[in-house]
This record gives sequence, C-alpha cells and structure tokens, in this order.
Amino acid sequence: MKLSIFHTPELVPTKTDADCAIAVDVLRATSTMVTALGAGAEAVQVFSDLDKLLETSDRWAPEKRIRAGERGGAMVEGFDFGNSPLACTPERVAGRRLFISTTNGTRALQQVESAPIVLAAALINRQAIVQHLLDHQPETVWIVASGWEGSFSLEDTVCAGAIAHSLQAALNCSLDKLAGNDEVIGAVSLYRQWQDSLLDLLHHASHGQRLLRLECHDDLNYCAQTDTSTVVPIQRELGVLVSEK
Ligand code: 3SL
Repeated sequence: MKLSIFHTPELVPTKTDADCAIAVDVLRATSTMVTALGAGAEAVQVFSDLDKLLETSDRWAPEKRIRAGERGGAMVEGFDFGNSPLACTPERVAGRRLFISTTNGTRALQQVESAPIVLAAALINRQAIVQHLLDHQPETVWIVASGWEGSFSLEDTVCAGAIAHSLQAALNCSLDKLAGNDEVIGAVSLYRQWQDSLLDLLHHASHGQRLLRLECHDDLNYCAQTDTSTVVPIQRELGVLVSEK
C-alpha cells in the first residue's frame, strides 16, 4: 500500500488515480458526517452550492431531510443545522438524510469523488478508517485535508498523520515504504508530537480559534477525541455517503 497526503484540495492532482481517497475535515465537516451516520442518518449528501442543496432537498419529504449549511463557521440562515456534530443526535437525525454544504470539507470530498472508493475521516473515526484500509488493502491511498480556503490546516494534517501512524504500525513496515510523498513523513511527525494533547493543538489552529470566537468550545472538545466512533462514511453514489456497516 502507498499512502499520499495532500494538505489542501487544491494540491490534489487533477486526474484522480487513487484506489481509495479519504477526505478529512476534523473541524468540523467530516466529524459531523461521522456523527450523523452514527446517530442513524440514512445518508449524508454533500453540496458545494447552497442553492443546489436547497433545490435537491426540496424533492424530499420535510420529515425525511435535514439541511445543514455553514459559511465562515456560522449557520446559514434558514437552514436546520449549521455544522456542529453535537446537533446530530439520534432524535434529530435518525432515518433522515443530512443535506450538507460547508466552506471547505464538502469541497475536499468533491475533489476526489471520482475515486473508486471515497471515505470521510476525522479523529473520532481514525481507527475505523485504518481498519477499512487493512481489510481492503487498496494499492494507492490518498488522504486529502480540507484546509481552510486553500491554506494548510493543523487539525486536518494531524488527523492524516494519525491515520498514517496507525496504519504503519499495523502493517509493521517502515514509514518510507508506506509513504507516497514527503507530506506523510511531515504529518506523522506532527501527530507524534501532539498525540497526547490534540485538544491543545486544536486550540492553536487558526480555525480552532475562529470556532472558539464563535463559542464552539464543546465542538472542539468533541472533535479532538480519537477512535470514539466505528462509523466509516463511504460514498455510495456521487456525493452521497452512507455508513459502511
Ligand atoms: O470548512 C468546513 O468545511 C467546515 O467544516 C468549517 S466549520 O468548522 O463548520 O466552521
């Protein structure tokens, strides 16, 4: 298995030739997707365009849909949810489809949507993603960090490093053998340095600070946890993710 990490969607080669592509947006899109599917949402459907989201979700019965819209960290007016994973309780999402558009996370997913296998990862489901890779042994794996509007983000790269670190241990191989690019070595080093203080790292991250200014302390606490969910969101049709199990 060869693993490559891209710090932003813009750095992903235009022709997707990975067997498996994994989008990461720890704060908060992929954490929200994992949580919604874990709470029994039927599926998560992602959109970069808010109008397209409204148009598509209009065709669903109101009791079968939740519209989640985030821009700049805040909830889009008129939507049911913003992008807080903590809103995704079984009472609110079970049996419903989450139609979601966020600033960066949905863009990362769309960048790799043509890969044969597309997954969504966060710190909370890190080990479940690693187990999926071990079970399916794809030859080429890309992890795409969402970043923030084209820039590097600490929280997504540390999550990519957490996945690579655990995968390397399970495969019992050298990092050089696993790494498809230098970013893997960098991301694993970042994870090794911060693995016992991920919440602190999220507090240093510029997007973490943006969310703290919006009073989203509980979201940071939640998203900083590792391996608390066994959900693997997997693309079933273009832009639609379901829980693998
Ligand atoms: O950028 C994104 O996709 C979002 O996850 C950002 S936020 O955490 O909802 O502000």
